[in-house]
Amino acid sequence: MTSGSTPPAALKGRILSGIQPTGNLHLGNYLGAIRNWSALQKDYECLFCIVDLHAITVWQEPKELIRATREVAAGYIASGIDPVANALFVQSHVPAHAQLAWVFNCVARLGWLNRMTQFKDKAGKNREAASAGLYVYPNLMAADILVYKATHVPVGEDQKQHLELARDIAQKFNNDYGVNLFPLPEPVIRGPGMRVMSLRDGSKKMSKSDPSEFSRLNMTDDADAIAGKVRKATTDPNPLPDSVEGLEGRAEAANLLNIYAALTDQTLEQAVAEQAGQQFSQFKAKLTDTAVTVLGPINAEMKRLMNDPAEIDAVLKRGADKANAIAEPVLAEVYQTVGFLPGIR
Ligand code: AQP
Repeated sequence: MTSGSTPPAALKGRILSGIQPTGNLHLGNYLGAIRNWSALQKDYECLFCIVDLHAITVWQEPKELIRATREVAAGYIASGIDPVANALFVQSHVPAHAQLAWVFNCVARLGWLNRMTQFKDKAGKNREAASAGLYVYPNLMAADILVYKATHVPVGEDQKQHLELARDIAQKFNNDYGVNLFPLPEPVIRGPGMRVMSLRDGSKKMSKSDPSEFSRLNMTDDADAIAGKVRKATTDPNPLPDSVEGLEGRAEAANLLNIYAALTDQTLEQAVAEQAGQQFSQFKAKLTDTAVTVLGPINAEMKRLMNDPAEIDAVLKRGADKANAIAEPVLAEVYQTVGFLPGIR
């Protein structure tokens, strides 16, 4: 990890990614994000963030926010993210995120933000009651990336539009001020675009904020909890099909097979061929064993870390120091470009 504005030449670039501490980390966060990030750390200079500023765009209980922040850190470390080689830190510990976001609030256009589908989804029908923070969330996400001049961002389908906006903001800033300060960050396509759906409803994404505990497998669930949730997972009365086409209209079966394929490092086609003709009762037993094998060591390490908050906090302090060392000079460059009178410190 360098403190300069460019990553070491031997690497492919600099990556920034983050998770909101909005509840319990779940299998979707693991298979859709964290597992892929740990694979990227050998090729990229990586900054992994716990985005607490984003989390409070919707209400968070303060005590629970502290717990969830440490849990996300524990989840990163337990999943194999190296906290020494990378910067692993909390967003609010690096003030430059919020400072650059303000500048970007003045660069992004209202018309751009009005097109963001995630705001429409999250604000729902009662848009007037949504926080202003939720509306400008994409500007903060642009600042998260650009304050490190990150060149690459691992994004899921749902974040592609926000990354486009970050590129638009970078380009407009560069054009408006006649500089070449920000690179245009590129998406990193991670694996087969894994999207894990709720165990209760195959049309809804597995989510930390789903009120039903039975909708998700938490990364901290032990073998009994995993077995109970898989047993209760919604299914249909038919045996498993012998082709992927046979999953048409069977969202819950498709979701469980997708999860099984990801956990066993198979393609969906391979998993379907392996489980063809099985009853759900047999398949669920197999899926439980597989999930316990993969998640068992991770949740044991997460529990150990959660019992030692001082160890987690020390990792986060080191990470924030590294992140601040990169972000502060970039912010200073932005302030100078914009024409802010240099501060007297
Ligand atoms: N179900 C999922 N399948 C695949 N990937 C997922 N991710 C989240 N859910 C799934 C990926 O995990 C990362 C963390 O996302 P986030 O915490 O910033 O927000 P999110 O996507 O809104 O996650 P949740 O769990 O659904 O949280 P809440 O309930 O607070 O909204 C991202 O890379 C995301 O793609």
